[in-house]
Amino acid sequence: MSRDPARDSAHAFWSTQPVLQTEGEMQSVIFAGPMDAPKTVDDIPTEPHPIASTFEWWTPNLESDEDITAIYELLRDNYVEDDDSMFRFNYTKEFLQWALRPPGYIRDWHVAVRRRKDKMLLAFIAGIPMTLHMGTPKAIQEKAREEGKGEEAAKYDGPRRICEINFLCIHKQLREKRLAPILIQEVTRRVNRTGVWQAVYTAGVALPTPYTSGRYFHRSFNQEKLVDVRFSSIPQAFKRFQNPMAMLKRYYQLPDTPRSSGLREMTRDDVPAVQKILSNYLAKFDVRPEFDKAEIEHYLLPREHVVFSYVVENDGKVTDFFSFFRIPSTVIGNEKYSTLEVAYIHYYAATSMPLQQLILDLLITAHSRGIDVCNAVDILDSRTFFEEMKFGPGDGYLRYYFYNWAYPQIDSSQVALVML
Ligand code: MYA
Repeated sequence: MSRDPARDSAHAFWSTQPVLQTEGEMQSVIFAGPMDAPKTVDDIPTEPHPIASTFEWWTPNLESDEDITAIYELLRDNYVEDDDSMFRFNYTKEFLQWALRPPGYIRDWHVAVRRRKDKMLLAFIAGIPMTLHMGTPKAIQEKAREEGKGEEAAKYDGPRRICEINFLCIHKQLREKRLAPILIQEVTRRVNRTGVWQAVYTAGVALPTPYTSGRYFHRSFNQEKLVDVRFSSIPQAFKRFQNPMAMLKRYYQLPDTPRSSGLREMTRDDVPAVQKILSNYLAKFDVRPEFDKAEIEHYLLPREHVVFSYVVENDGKVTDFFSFFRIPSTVIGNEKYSTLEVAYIHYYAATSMPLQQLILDLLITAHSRGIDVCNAVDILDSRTFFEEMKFGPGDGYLRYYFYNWAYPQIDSSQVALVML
């Protein structure tokens, strides 16, 4: 997409929003906290944001197959593509139902725009509730304590009920008409009407201003297909072999079955143990979600073709777990293949073995389920296994943002929030 740098730097919309405007401004932030002056629900308009008379606001019912199909089709044809328009996310209906209906979800936070005359879906944005720890980073708090400012630094330490925004999408034929700011303002209004004042979101693009930027890494399984669809190419080092593809396959070969004894699919009975080992593990990260039992059940119990979770149980005790989810991508304009099967590393925690060993089992499991490539962002402790597990850096970045929350820049290895 070509962009006008002058307009980009002006940020006609984002310059009006409670977000840090520049890297410089972010560098001057020390303690975490809200940017806007406090408001109450009564300060927020009850009427929807004005919209062109040919359009109308629509709140889809994600319990209804018809409505979820409409959202699915909009995203299938118009959602995120790579820079060269070779692949486009093809989130399945089952995935969207999972991602958009967590415990306590608010129907009103799913915001769509339709064409008035024929109800054609033109745009969508989704908010879901979540609990996030987003207090001042630990390293800064430590220093603040030494300087006698510990209390001020720790002011927003507790878990916060906020909104997570995802799936912003505008039909290709309506791009660059300033509809995105209208959707964002309407979802903000609806979220504010419920007394929630902060949001977290991620994007591949650079906006004002990410508190961290993660990089995508990829672990190939199905070399032949990945090269055919030009997801990857044969590395230079392999080209000197007589049969580079055979050597590449050998290099990436995985065992057929998992290595850890006691590895099995997660069940409902595992929920308390998984909740405990996950929250113990996440405690060391600065930005981390807090999941109650219902959320652990929702986000981690296996769902066919959507989310895959395994625990390691030995002597009746669950000691480790991993999870990955599946998002197919449409291969645009390839005669041989229409879809790439992609797994994304979700949450995990290892207490009885090195993390590398647990992730090896994740890779073996994903491969055995017909996945072509496994992706991960360098958040959590993923950098500690990328090299050994033969992940390579990709060209995509995932920038993390807060709305109405001043936060200093941190390294992505201090972030433990996996976005779907
Ligand atoms: S990230 C995924 C975003 N989706 C896609 O990339 C799918 C394909 N692309 C599209 O559908 C469109 O190109 C989109 C922009 C919709 C992205 N996040 O209408 P416009 C700003 C935020 O003329 P369009 C995800 O889902 C841009 O800088 N802002 O542009 C998280 C410019 O503003 P400014 C973005 O291309 C979303 C303005 O929009 C993004 O037709 C988080 C131009 O508008 C982006 N990804 O449409 C949303 N891309 O002039 C924020 C461009 O100021 C949530 N823009 O530079 C904030 C919290 C809200 C809740 C708060 C509660 C308290």
